[in-house]
Amino acid sequence: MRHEKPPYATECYIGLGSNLDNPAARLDAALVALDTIPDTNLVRHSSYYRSKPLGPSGQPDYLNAAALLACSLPAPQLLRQLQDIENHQGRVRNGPRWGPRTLDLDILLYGNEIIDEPELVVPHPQIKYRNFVLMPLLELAPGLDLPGLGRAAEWLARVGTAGITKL
Ligand code: A4P
Ligand code: MG
Repeated sequence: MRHEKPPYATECYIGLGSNLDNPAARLDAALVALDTIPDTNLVRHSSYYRSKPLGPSGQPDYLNAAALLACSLPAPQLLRQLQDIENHQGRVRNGPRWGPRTLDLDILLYGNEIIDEPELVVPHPQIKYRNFVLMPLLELAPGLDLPGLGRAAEWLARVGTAGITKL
C-alpha cells in the first residue's frame, strides 16, 4: 500500500542537472524518483533547458530543470533522499568541483526557510548567479521570492540568459 501522506507539506524547489549518460533520460528518471520519496509528492516540473557548462571546460552541455515538491520530510532527510537518487543513477563523487555528472539534485528552496548548516545551505548558495537555475524556477513560479535575497526575476535580469536554451 502506498504510504499515507501527512496533511502538512512544505513547498520545496529542487534543481536537476545532468551532462553525462543520456541527460534527458537521467532527468526523466529523476522526476519519477522524486515522486516516490516518502511523504513527498511531485507537484509539477519545468521544461528542460540546455545550458553551457559552468566549471571546467571540455565537459558536455548540461540539461537542467526544476521541480516543485510538496514535502513533509525535514530538510536534512529530504537531502539524504536526493543523494540516494543521485547514487542510484550512477553518480560518482570523485571528480573535480563543478565537473561532469550523471545527475545532480540540489535543494534550491525549502518553503521560506533559511538554513545555514555545514551539510545544507538553503536557499542554495549559487541560486542567484545561475540562469540555468533561475529560468526553470521562474517557469514554475513567475513571482517567486528567494528568502533573504529578493525576487528571482530581478536576479535573472542581472544574470542574463546567455548560453541557455529552453527545449
Ligand atoms: N549541500 C549544501 N547545501 C545543499 C543544497 N541546498 N542542496 C551539500 C544540495 N546539497 C547541498 O554536493 C556537495 C555537498 O553540498 C553535499 O554533500 C551537501 O551536503 P554534491 O552534490 O555532492 O556535489 P556538487 O553538486 O558537485 O557540489 P557543488 O559544488 O554544490 O556543485 P553545484 O553547485 O551543484 O554545481 N553547469 C551547468 N550548465 N548546469 C549545471 O547544473 N552544475 C554544476 C554543479 C556545475 N556546472 C553546471 C551545473
Ligand atoms: Mg549538488
